[in-house]
Amino acid sequence: MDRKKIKTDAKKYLLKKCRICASDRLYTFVSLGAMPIPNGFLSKEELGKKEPYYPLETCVCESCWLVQLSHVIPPELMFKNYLYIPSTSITMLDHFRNMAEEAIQSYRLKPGDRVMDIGSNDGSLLSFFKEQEMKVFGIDPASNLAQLARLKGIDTLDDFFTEELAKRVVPEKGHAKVITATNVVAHVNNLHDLCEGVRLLLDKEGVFICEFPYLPDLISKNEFDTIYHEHLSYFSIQPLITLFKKHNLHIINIKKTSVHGGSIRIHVAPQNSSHQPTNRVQEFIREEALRKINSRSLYEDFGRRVKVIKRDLINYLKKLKNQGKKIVGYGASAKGNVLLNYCNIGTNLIEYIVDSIPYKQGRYTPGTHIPIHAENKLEKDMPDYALLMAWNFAEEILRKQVKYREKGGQFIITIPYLRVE
Ligand code: JHZ
Repeated sequence: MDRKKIKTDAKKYLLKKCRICASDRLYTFVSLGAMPIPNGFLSKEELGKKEPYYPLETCVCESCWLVQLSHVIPPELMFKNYLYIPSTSITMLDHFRNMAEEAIQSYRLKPGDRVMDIGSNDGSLLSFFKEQEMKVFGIDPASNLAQLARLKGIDTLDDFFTEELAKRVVPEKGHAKVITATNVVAHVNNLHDLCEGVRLLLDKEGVFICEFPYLPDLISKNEFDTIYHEHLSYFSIQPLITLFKKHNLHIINIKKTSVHGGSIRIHVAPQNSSHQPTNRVQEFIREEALRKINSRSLYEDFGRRVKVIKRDLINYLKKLKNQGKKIVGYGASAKGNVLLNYCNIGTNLIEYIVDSIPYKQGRYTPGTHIPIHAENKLEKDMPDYALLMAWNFAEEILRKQVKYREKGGQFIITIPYLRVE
């Protein structure tokens, strides 16, 4: 290990019991090795400094079948100054608009109704509710993002969501008809505290709408690069039913969405509300049993496939380099950094990465130290290949880079299988 890498003490962060059912029957099925936190982009000055490496390993609880990371990294290391801004993508903005419209129609929200968003980021989702004159309130620990939200007129509290915070918020902001949470529940270590806080904040007829990547899609589409330190849990419906039941909450509806490689949007209500589960819940439970999410073999097969994908990608990139081809990366995403560090791909194979987020341009990827430039460098420089590290936006990016492709540039896409487009 080179002198700058600091291998942290894995035992210090080891998960000893399942975060939903407290069982210690945790079966480890994939290890991606030790690597820096995935959004830890470095300035030029930071390149010479020491870089902490944390273990990245995934286990499944053989009692409630929650898939989760085997180590829990302190959240303040990852979320106090956060670089994921979904509103930089047209795909995600459209997605949030749809989510707000669906909630307003489903629950007949009217002007003045209170809507809150946990993990509200830069306020993009809440702004669609605000347009319809709802009273909105955001909660997000990232001070940099809370500031952006406030500039949009979105009332935001920059703190981690907890039951204790909910107790402070209710007297001032009242109860919410709808609480949303997109790509945040999977990042929370204490899910029981989260559920208690949601129950306190919710109106007695209120609904909690949360969305996150769906484990069966991750497994079936080999999306191993979405396994990283931010994502503590990888949800299927079965363990969520166990979780919510412990807090007198229940899932009343579920919708599949395509974002982030396949996600689900679940609607959760107090058990003593008038909301009753639709048959979608039972359909998902039956489907998950058919896909064997509660069998060790599913996870063992996945672990084997991950190793094959790594081997094939490295061999392919080395073959192109030996042919004198120029290869860059496209989309400096967290998942892209997992792929690079797991496959040990650095500037020996990828010369630079282009990305649309100004903050990331001029910085370097964590661990692999590949320079990041603005997107317009791609067509100017015309490398032979671009490894798509934001495959969740493949359609939007390939559409944006039609000229690069017309001039002969090609995208290498690794998920769900290695291909060139
Ligand atoms: P991005 C995200 O992870 C965020 P990430 C989060 N960790 C999560 O839970 C999962 O998804 C589900 C760039 N880009 O944010 C912008 C272009 O360059 O989708 C981003 O840096 N051009 C909360 O970080 C990156 O790609 C474009 O046209 O793995 C995308 O990263 C577009 C659309 C994006 O994934």
